[in-house]
Amino acid sequence: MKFSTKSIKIGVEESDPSFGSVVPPIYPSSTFRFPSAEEGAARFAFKSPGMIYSRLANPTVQALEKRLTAMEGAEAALVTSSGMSAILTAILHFAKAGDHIVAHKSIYGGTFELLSKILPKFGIKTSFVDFTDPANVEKTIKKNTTILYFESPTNPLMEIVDIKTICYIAKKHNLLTLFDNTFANPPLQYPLKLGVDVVLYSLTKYINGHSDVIAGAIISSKKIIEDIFKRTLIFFGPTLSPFSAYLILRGMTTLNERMKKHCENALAVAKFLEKHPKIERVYYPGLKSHPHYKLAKKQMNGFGGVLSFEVKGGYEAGKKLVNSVKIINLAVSLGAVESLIEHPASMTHSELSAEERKKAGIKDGLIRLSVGLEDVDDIIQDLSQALDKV
Ligand code: LCS
Repeated sequence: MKFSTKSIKIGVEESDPSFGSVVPPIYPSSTFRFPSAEEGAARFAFKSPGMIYSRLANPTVQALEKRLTAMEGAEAALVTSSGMSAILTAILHFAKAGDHIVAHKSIYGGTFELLSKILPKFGIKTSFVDFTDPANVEKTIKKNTTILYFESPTNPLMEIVDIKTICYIAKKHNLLTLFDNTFANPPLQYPLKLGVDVVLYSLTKYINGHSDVIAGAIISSKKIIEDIFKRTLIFFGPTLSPFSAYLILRGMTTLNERMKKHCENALAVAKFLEKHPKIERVYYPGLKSHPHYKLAKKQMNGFGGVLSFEVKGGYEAGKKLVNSVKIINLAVSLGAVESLIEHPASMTHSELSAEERKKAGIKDGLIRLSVGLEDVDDIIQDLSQALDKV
């Protein structure tokens, strides 16, 4: 099956053998009857695939895991209650007290907080370096390093990291790679094919795509996923509700078409902003002026729907701009049908100190825009009238 067919077909038939529903049904049951004590024992021993209890498995949630696995071209997937719970579960599954992680300096603010402030309390320390120069990574690896953690494109600067080279370094040093693919996701980028061990998602973004669910995923080999499931996930309990799983399954049916349009609209907006006299700099990997344009072209099948830009005049000018939009929503998050605009310094990356933001290259006037699926002329017109007020 090709991508769009998988996004509609996978997970449907087996989730409703009784009535032949053409969409996966929602199974709200928290627990499932065993036909006999022997069958109950077989399920607990993982010798029978039947359901036990919805923290462990649920038919609607499993349909989503199957579809995600197929669309990623992977062996197995687990979904969780949020992107953050997927990230936390994966890191805590692999890391132990005394371990060292090397992470890219520019990652989602919540993940940065987790790695820089929370995990050190449990003896897991992280060094942040610039992964766009892979030599930095190699230099930072210590005897106790076990994990390389990164994103590409990065949040919010849209830097592109050479995934294949980072994975080559990881294999050379016997390290595990954890990679957050939230900004690109299939069909734009397939990190497992580039050598990544574990792919992480906030499904809240493009994969669901409609700003009505919080969810996450961990995708990897069958062996790794089974191990995370049996030893960590079911005891942490970041379970996804079957109602949310249903909405994501529905959102995914249009993922291919949505991603094409997000890329098309974002490129048009980036080109408009690049020529605007009140804009200092645009960060979009689809622009030839972007320092990683060639790498993005090689590594991705499209440049994505998020871009960032600096408005001349810094903090106040940026604030004036986001206060002046009318069609675009002043809201955090990304990857939705609606365009969303935000100010990283005061919102998504406000947990970082001014010093940490400076190190990560996030200037005070930086604006992040997730370009939605409204008519692109309306989006550009809205930005144009807002910039007139700056
Ligand atoms: N990974 C990335 C790259 C993200 O951008 C986010 C959330 C997460 C993980 C966490 O996922 P969640 O738990 O929210 O599903 N990013 C947000 C953002 O940029 N604005 O609001 C949330």
